[in-house]
Amino acid sequence: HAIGRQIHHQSSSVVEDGLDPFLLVENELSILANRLRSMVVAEVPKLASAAEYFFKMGVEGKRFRPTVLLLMATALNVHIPGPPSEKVIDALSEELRKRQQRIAEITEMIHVASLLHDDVLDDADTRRGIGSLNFVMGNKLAVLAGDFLLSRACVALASLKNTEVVSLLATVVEHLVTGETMQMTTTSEQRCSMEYYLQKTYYKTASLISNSCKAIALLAGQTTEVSMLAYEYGKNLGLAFQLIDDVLDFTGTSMSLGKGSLTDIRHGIITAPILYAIEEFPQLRAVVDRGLDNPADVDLILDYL
Ligand code: GRG
Repeated sequence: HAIGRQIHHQSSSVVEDGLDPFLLVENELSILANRLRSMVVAEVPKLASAAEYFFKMGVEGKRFRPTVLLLMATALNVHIPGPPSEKVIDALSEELRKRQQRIAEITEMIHVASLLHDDVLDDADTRRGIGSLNFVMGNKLAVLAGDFLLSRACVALASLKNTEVVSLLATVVEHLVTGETMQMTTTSEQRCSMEYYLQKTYYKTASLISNSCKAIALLAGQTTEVSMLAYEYGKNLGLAFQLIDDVLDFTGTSMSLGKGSLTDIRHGIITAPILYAIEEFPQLRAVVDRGLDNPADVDLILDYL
């Protein structure tokens, strides 16, 4: 709550002035974009052009995760004035902020690597409003480019020389893989279970946000208690983010989403809006249990939604 309030306070003061909260970290986001571009240069030209695909074309996505992390850093980096000298403290704060910017970059690289692999698994043809990498350069290069970004993220992570932070973000990669596997391999009982959905969503979406928020707090030298609050904040924000993403899959257009809509239901993936619809209209359960292979069943569910 305390962290949430501080972030909200930071944001609401600019919202009242009619400004976008993203503007608070606008400069740092443009530094992040440049650093990401410089970090993905590869030796082999084909791999370089694949890895650079999103970063070099100015196709940047919403930058939701880096924005949250930089705001979290603002909320948690408490400036303690006094001895040894203001100058020393300022230099230390600047160094700390740079290390937290590295976390924002690493998080975005892990995120983009997961998007590249996800589009291969889903055979998606658009992402961020342009052709997905697998569509433009093929599945093989898309997988390799994802691996390459992940490797660059690991090297950047190791350079922070903080074993707890390395361990947190390395575990996130396992969580991403676990969440995706849970989504691919559900039994019919699990497909309609809200508990299973929330567990999968934690792994697939919230873990990256919550653990990187915790990393920001740890680097700021915050107590275990505050670091856990940062983790909880990121977890709830991540779950909320996915719930909204699930709704947008039904309500958005290709234009607003930058990718196809209705992708989940067409892949037979049962997301929160359908789970809530089943609670209200139990007869839908039988339709879902038939597997949603039949387009008429998909249309029926859409009618109820
Ligand atoms: C190689 C790290 C790695 C993982 C492989 C494929 C896979 C395992 C995991 C997929 C995880 C995944 C894509 C989860 C969905 C998360 C999500 C809501 C993505 C959309 O994020 P936005 O809307 O995208 O922030 P932009 O484009 O704005 O950055």
